Amino acid sequence: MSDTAEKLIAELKNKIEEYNYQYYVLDNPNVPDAEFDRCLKELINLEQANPHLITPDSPTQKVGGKLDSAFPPITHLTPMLSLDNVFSDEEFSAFEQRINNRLKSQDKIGFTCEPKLDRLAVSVVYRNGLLDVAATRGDGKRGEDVTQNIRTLASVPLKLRGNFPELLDVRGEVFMPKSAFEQINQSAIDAGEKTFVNPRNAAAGSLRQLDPAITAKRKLAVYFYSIGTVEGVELPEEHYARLMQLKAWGLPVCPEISLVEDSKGCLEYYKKIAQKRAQLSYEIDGIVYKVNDVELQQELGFVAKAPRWAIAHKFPAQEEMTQVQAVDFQVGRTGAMGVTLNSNVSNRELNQSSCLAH
Ligand code: D41
Repeated sequence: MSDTAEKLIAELKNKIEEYNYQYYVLDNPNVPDAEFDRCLKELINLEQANPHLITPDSPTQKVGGKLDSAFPPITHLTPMLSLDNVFSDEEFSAFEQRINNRLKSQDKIGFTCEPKLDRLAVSVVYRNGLLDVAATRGDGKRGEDVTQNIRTLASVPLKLRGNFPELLDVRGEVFMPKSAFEQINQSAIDAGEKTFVNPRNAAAGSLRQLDPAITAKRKLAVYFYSIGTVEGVELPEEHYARLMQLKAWGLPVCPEISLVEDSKGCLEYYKKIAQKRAQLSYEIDGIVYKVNDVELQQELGFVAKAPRWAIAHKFPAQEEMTQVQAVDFQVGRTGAMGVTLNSNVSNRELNQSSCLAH
């Protein structure tokens, strides 16, 4: 049994390393995110069942992606944590149960709910109200210096407003609005150039431009979602109020965030945003729930590099890469034509769809 587990683990590690390389280094993913998530989850489960097979180089043992050597490394003032995922209401209930078991108080736990923007985390440091340094998340400890590129983003203030702190390290997600993505891809088509696979890749490619003038043209935006370090002011004791404080300092925060009373409210929010997803002007891949009370967050603490007080509830995979394997045409007695399409979805499930055409 352990022999097969060893083989499976080795295979999964190889696959994940390859996917990571395609994704982070080449900016050209060759599998849908869902396939990557499935492999990582399978690896985590196998390693949990066989802890003696965990090696330091396993993809489960690191926080983020590879560093791109074109940009000098920056050590974050405090590490940028990672976020655990759940994929179903049942897994979310288990998360809530773990929280309830750990907390002494039996009161209802309020959560801040945030749409989960699609993965390009950055830290921006303001000193005496002025933008000083901006870095990608990298491996959580060290990222790449993208200060000059971040400075070109219209929504990132170079100077904070109001009663700002002496030092503020604020974390957020850079993204490309859907409209900007469509515009860029249209220009690429017109110029006979390669198009971007999705807005996430377009955002990553645009932020990592050696020439910030190119970044400036790409219409990137940012929403901030947490504070890493602050010095010189007292922060409110609730996460939601802290986000409102960021807004008051002039930093953009996602307008869809919402405060809910309990875990039932989280799932209602999830449904509401899932329905609105196509109408949003930016791409999201789930919801992030965060225990709102900062004292409770501190009581809950962290496990490995992820907080116990926050979780990402992912939407079911939308973008599956399909490969058409066969097309069957059947012409009926009445002249109606039926079409059956056999496609291979991620080399895993065989997907068959049929339709009638007249
Ligand atoms: O929108 C997001 N992608 C998002 C990412 C978010 N809304 N909140 C986040 N909160 C955190 C913690 C709880 C650790 C402050 C995050 C992330 N982390 C995150 N982004 C990339 C890795 C982790």
